[in-house]
Amino acid sequence: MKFFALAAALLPLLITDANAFPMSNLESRTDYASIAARTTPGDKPVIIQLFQWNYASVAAECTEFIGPAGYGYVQVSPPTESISGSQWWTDYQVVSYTLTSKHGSRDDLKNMIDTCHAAGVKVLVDTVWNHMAGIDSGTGTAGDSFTHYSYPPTWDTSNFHYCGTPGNDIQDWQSRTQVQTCELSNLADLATETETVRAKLAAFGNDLMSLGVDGLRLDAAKHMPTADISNIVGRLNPQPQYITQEVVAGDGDTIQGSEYAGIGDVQEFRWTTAIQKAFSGGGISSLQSFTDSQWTDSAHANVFVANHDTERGNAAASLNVNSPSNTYTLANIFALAHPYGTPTVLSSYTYSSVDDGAPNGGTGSCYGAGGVNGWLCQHRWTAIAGMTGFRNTVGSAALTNWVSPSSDRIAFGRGNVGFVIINNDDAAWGATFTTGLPDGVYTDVISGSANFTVSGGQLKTAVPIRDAIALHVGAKA
Ligand code: LAG
Ligand code: CA
Repeated sequence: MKFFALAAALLPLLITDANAFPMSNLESRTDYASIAARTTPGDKPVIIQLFQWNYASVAAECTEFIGPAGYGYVQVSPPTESISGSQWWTDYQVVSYTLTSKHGSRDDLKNMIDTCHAAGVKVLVDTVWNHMAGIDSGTGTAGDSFTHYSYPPTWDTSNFHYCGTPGNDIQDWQSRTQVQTCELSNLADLATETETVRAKLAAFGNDLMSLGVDGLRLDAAKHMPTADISNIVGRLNPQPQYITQEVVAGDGDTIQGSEYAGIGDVQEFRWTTAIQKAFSGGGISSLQSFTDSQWTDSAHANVFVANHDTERGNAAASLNVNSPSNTYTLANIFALAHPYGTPTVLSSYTYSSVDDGAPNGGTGSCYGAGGVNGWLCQHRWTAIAGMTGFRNTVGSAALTNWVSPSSDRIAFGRGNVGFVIINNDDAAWGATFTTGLPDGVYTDVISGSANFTVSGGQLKTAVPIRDAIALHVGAKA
C-alpha cells in the first residue's frame, strides 16, 4: 500500500501527460465521502449566477427574493483584488488575495454571506487559481502595485510557468502541457504543481472558507492538472459543500471534463450548445436523454443555458436573452425541468459592448418580475422562479410520460409530482396529456396565474405557440 501511495503521488511528476491516467488522482485522495457530497448542491439545487452584482445588493436580494423563491445558491463574481478598470473581465486578472474587489470589501463579503445564510441561501464564490494579471503593470483594486509576473507580497517571478512558446501563450489547444502550463490570453500562469503555490492558494481558499463560503466555482480549471486542484482542495477546512469547475471541452479534445469529476461538478458546455441547436430549429424531440459518451455524467455535470462568457459569444455557442421566439426562456424552463445535471441560471445585464462592466455602479436592482437600471434579473422572471419551485419539488424523481409528436413539441413528467409541456412550434399544441399527477387543480408556474385541472391523471389543454405549461404538486390552486 505504502509503495502504491508513493507511486501514485509521483506519477504526475514522472509523466507529463499525468491525466491520461485519471485514476492516479483519485487514488491520491482519501476523502471519497466528501467528494460525493459536493457533486450536488443539496435539496435546493438551483444556483443563480449573479454576474457582477456587488455584494451589498446580493445580500439585499437574498432577503427580498432569492431565499423566499427557493434558490439554493448564489454564485458571485470574484472577490479578490484585481486590476482596475470598468470592464467586467478585470475580475479575472488577479493582483492579490486581499478581499477588496469592485464588488465590495471583505466586510461586505462577510455581511453578504451571513445575510444570505439567514435567508436560507448558500454562497458559491468564483475563484481564480490558475493565473494572475496579464497586463504589463498597474495598481490593483486594493492599491497594490504589480508588474507582469511580480505581484507582491504574494508572488515573484519564480512562481510562474514560462512554457517557451512565443509569448508563452497557448498555441496548440490539443497539447495538454500547453493548455495547462502556457498562458491563457497572456495571463501569468501559476506553477500550481509547486508546494509554494499550492500552499498559498490553499490559504486563500481557507480564508474564504473561514468567512462561511459554502462552495467554489473554479475558473479556468481546464488549465490546471487535476492533481494540482485535488491537492489544493484537499487542504481546505472545512471542505466546500459544492465545487463546480470550468472545463470547456469538445468531443475529441485531449482534456475532458470527466477527468475533473473526482473533484466536484464540471460545467458541461456541450450541453449548452446542444440546447441552443435544439431550440433554434434542430428540434427538441431529441432531448429526452440527450448526452454523448464524452459529456460529464449527469451526477457530475453543472449546466446552464448561458453563462457570462457564452452570452457574449465566448467559450461555447449558446442562446442568450436576445434569442428569438422566446427560445431563451423555453430553454431555461427545459433546463430546470429535465434531470440532467445541476442547473445554474444566469442573472445578468444588458450591454452595448461585450466589455461593458455592470450598470448602476454594480448595484443589482430588480423590481417585481424583472430588472431595472440595466439589470435583467432573469432569476425573477415568473417562468424561471416558478421552475425553481418545480425543480425543488421534483428533486431526483425519474423522467416519466415523455411524449413528442413532432420535433418542436415535448412533454414529460417527473415521477408523479411534476409535469411540463414545452411547445417550441409556431402553432398551438392542443392535446390530452397523461401527467401522472394526482387529480386536482394546479396553478401553472410558467404564467404564475393560469389554473389547470388534472382529472383521471389527464390534462386536456392547448399550449400557445412558443410557450410552456408546468404543473407540480407544490403549486395546487
Ligand atoms: C474564464 N474561465 O476560464 C472566464 O470564465 C473568462 O471570462 C475569462 O476571460 C478567462 N477564463 C480568464 O479568466 C475573461 C475575458 C477575456 C479577458 C480575461 C482576463 O473573456 O477577454 O482577457 O477575462 O481579463 C482580457 C483581454 C485579452 C488580454 C487579457 C490579458 O480581452 O485580450 O490578453 O485580458 O490582459
Ligand atoms: Ca495553468
